[in-house]
Parts: sequence; C-alpha cells; structure tokens
Amino acid sequence: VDRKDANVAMAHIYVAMIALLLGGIAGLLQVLVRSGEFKLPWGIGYYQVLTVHGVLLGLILTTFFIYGFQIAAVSRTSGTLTAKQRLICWIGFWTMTAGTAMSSVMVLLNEASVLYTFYAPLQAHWIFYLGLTLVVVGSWIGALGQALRWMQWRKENKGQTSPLLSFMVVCNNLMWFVATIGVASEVLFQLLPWSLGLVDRIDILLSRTLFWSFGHALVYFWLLPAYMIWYIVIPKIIGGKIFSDALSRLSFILFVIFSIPVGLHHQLTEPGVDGSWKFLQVILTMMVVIPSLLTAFSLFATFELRGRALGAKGLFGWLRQLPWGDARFFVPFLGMLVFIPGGAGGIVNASYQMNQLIHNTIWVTGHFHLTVATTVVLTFFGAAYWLVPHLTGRTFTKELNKLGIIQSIVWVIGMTIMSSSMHVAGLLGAPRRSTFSDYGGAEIASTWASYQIAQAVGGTLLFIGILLFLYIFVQLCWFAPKGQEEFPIGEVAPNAEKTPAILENFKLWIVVLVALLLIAYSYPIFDIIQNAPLGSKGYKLW
Ligand code: HAS
Repeated sequence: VDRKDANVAMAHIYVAMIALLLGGIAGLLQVLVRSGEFKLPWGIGYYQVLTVHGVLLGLILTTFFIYGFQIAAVSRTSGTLTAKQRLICWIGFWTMTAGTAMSSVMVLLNEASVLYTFYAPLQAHWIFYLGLTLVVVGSWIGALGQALRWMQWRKENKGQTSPLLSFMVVCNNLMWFVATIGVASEVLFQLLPWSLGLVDRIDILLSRTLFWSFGHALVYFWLLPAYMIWYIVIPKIIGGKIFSDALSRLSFILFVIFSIPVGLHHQLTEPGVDGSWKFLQVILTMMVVIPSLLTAFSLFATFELRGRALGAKGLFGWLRQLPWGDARFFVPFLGMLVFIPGGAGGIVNASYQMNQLIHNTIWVTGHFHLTVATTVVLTFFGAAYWLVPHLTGRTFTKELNKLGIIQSIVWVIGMTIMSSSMHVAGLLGAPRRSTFSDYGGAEIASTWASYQIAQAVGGTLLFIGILLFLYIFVQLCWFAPKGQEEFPIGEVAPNAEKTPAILENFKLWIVVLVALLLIAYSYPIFDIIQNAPLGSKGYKLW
C-alpha cells in the first residue's frame, strides 16, 4: 500500500485504538458495578459509563477500524488512490472525528446517557445527535472515496471481473449507505428537532423502527470486513487458495439485499407493529443466515483442501496441518470458532417464540459479546498483526506473535466465562442494561448474583486482553524492527467455476434491495403513522 494511502488508513486506526482503550475501561467499570461489589466514584452514573462503553466500542472502534482496513484494501487491490480520492477519504475522516469528539464530550458531561441505541424517550443534548450525524455523513464521504477507486479500476479494465476484495468493500459500503438512511431520518427529522425544543413530542415507535432498519445492518457492517479477511487473507496465510470467487461474491450480494429488511426482529415484542410484518421479517432474517452458512462451508473447504494438499489423511486429519503457531491465522480462527455458538444464539433470538424468553435479558448482551466482541474483534486483532506493520513499515516479530496468541487465549477464556454466565443469567430472567439491584429482595434476583460475579471475573480478563493487544499495537507502530510485512491476498483455486457477470451488476441488486425494503417496511411504517393516536402523549408524530 502506498505511503500516503497508509497514512489515511493509520489515522483511522489510531482513533479506533483510543476508542478501544477508553471503551475498555468503561467495560471494566461496568462488570464491576453489576457484580454489586463496587460503587462508581465521583457521582459518575451507571448509564453514563454504559453509554461510553457502547458508543466507543460498538460505533467508533468498529467504524474507524473498518475504514482504515477498507482504504488499505482498496488501495492494495484496485491501486493507489488518486490525490482527489485520498482527499475525499481525509475529509470523511475529519468529519467523523469531529462528530466523535462532539458526541463523546456530551456523554462524558452526562448530557447524553442514552446508550448506544439512543432510544427515545431518553433524550440527549442536541450536540450528541449532531455529532452522530457527522459520524454518519463522514462515513458516507469516506465510502465514496473508496468506491471511486474501484469504479476507476472498472473503467480501466472493461469487461473484467473486479478485484474480489475491492468488490467486497463496495458491497459493505453500499449496504451501509442504504441502512444509514433510516437512522439519519430518525436523527434529522425526529431527535434533533425534539432535543432542540422545536417540537414537543415525537413518535417513539416510528423512531425505534427507523433505528432498527439501520441497527441490524450495522451488525453486518461489522461482520463483513471480518468475512473479507476470512475469505481472502486467511487462505493466503495458510498457503491455500480461495475456494470460489463466485461463491464469495454471492454471499456478499446476499448480505447486501437481506441485511436491511430484517430490523423488526429486534422489535418482536413491540405492541404497535402487526404480527404478520414481524413474521415476514423473521423469514427474511432466516434468509440472511444463508450467506453465513455459505461462508462456513467455503472456509471448511479451504482448510480441508489445504490440509489434504499437504498429505493429510482421515476425516479430520487436515486440521493438524493448519499453521496453529501463526497468530495471523490462529487469532481469527478463534473468532470463527466462537461464531458457531454466537450464530446459533442469533437464530434463537430470531425465532419468534423463543425471542419472548430472551428479549431484553442479559442473554442478548451475551450474544453480541460472542459475535461482535469476539468473532469480529478477534478477527480485527489478527488482521492488525499484519496490517499495522504493513502500513507502518515494521515487522511482526516472533515474540509479538507469541504474545498475540496468548492475548487471544486470554480473550477467549475471559469471554467464555463472561458470555456463558450472561446467557445463563438471561435464561433465568436477569435484565440487560440494569445496574446491580436485589429488586427489593425478590427471590429470583438472588439466583443471578453468582453469574454477575462470574461476569466481573470474565470482564477483568478481557480488560487485561485489551491492554495486551494495545501493547502489541504500540510496538507495531513505533518500536518493532523496521522492515516489510506482507498484506496477504489469496488466489482463487484453479478449478473454481467462472464468476458470472451478473454478480457484479449492482444496478440489479439495488433494485432487488429497494423492492425488498418496500415490501418489508412501507406498510408497517404507513401503519405506524396512520395508527398513531395523534394527541396522546408520546405518540404524536411531531
Ligand atoms: Fe445478532 C441482537 C439475530 C448475527 C450483533 N445481535 C443483537 C445485538 C447485537 C447483535 C449487537 O433476531 C443487540 C442489539 C441491541 O442492543 O439490542 N444475530 C441474529 C442472527 C444472526 C445474528 C439471526 N448479531 C449477529 C452478528 C452480530 C450481531 C454477526 C455482530 C457482529 N441478534 C439477532 C436478534 C437480536 C440480535 C433477533 C435481537 C434480540 C432481542 O430480542 O433484542 C445471524 O447472522 C447469525 C448467523 C451465523 C451463523 C454462524 C456461521 C458460522 C461461521 C463460522 C464457521 C467456523 C469455521 C471454523 C469455519 C449461522 C461462518 C470452524 C472450524 C472447526 C474445525 C470447527
């Protein structure tokens, strides 16, 4: 990757790392408070800390790391950015950073303790909403810079299939752009005017529905860069080949069309939405599971083919041939492994009836600590071990490699303790997003106490994991020996079938996406607006 492109990518990654440190501290405070053994000092509020944790890790760490990675990925596979494209990426970066600073200051001042979902009727200072708007607008600008480079490649190489990694980046950005329209409308037309005092009331149900039309796609915006690494980088690291270019593209296109019209599965207990629409979106949710199953199949195939090429025998003999001592493989592999129970939990959540049991319990927190905080985060950590030295001109030494492996084991042990106890306590009815309480001596609350202590133990290990990772990161930026580290890009297996041109026909996929969105959302939103008892408190549109 060209030095100037590397600078833009690294600027994003630095912000992500600051978010990781501050968000991690907030996470530690979180589990300690919930254990009932610790009180927050200096009048700091529980929801203030929870908002810092969710916003910095869920929104800022992820978005900034993803953009750092994606800019480097486009530059590596489509070619160095032009000065104009790079400038667009810088403008996107500074817009997002200014927005992050505005929102963070408001949260720290306790003027925006509204959690990362910023649900009304919780209200934040208008500067918080404006800051988040800038983060979204900045991300659109950055996405444009990346997409322009891919478009230029297509123009210069007419009739050829575009580089797989750049294609995946464009899919992720397209999905992100369409998804953010919902949340941008919520903030611009509802939350901002309301927090500025221009309107007295807003329609809560509408705001939540707009939020979730974005919120579930958000989780795939986190996941897809991890899939890019699994599909393209991991085969190269293990010395194998990408199983199929066509299958990889197909799974990304399926994410583009099915990630957004599924938000109602977060609102299955919402009384104001008709059951038939929830049912439709549950079916669409099951459709979005399919590309993950394709991914699992493809990865198993890549691993097995490589193992057999090295002479492995028996049903699972190929497993032994994988490079277990290489952190660039081992750390993301742990992420894949954790995604098996994480994804299964997601299917439980999406199953209409079972959702009644787990909704708003700490089970859900357990689910997303497996998916985003382990599968995605460990893949990003594993990627940082080659990406950061590649961008800073240093090397990932044997000692750092060993530390990377230890770090990931600490992470998985901590997360196993924390997340399993969250899942079990959730099944016992423990609510999410609540500080320690014995609920007036209620008998059931006493059954949660030991799980909360276990969460504090697991959470403490995770915090140690963050410090270890940041130590490696600092080494890779400034202290590791100078040298060249590879940005690994796998080749497609020679006997894979040809990629059909239809997979690159974005016009077609956008039409399908818009049609699905209209089917899944137009009537429910019309119904919400139509049936809002205008005048009754909290349900008036404006
Ligand atoms: Fe989820 C709630 C349903 C995936 C994140 N989810 C959340 C929230 C977050 C989140 C943050 O339907 C909380 C939001 C909030 O604050 O309220 N989720 C799903 C479903 C999937 C799913 C169906 N979620 C994710 C991913 C996330 C994420 C990915 C982040 C990155 N989720 C829900 C639902 C709720 C929800 C409901 C709302 C609950 C409620 O009531 O509030 C699916 O996409 C999962 C499909 C995945 C699989 C796994 C495939 C496995 C693979 C690994 C292969 C391994 C290999 C290695 C090859 C089917 C690809 C193995 C090698 C060996 C040798 C063994």
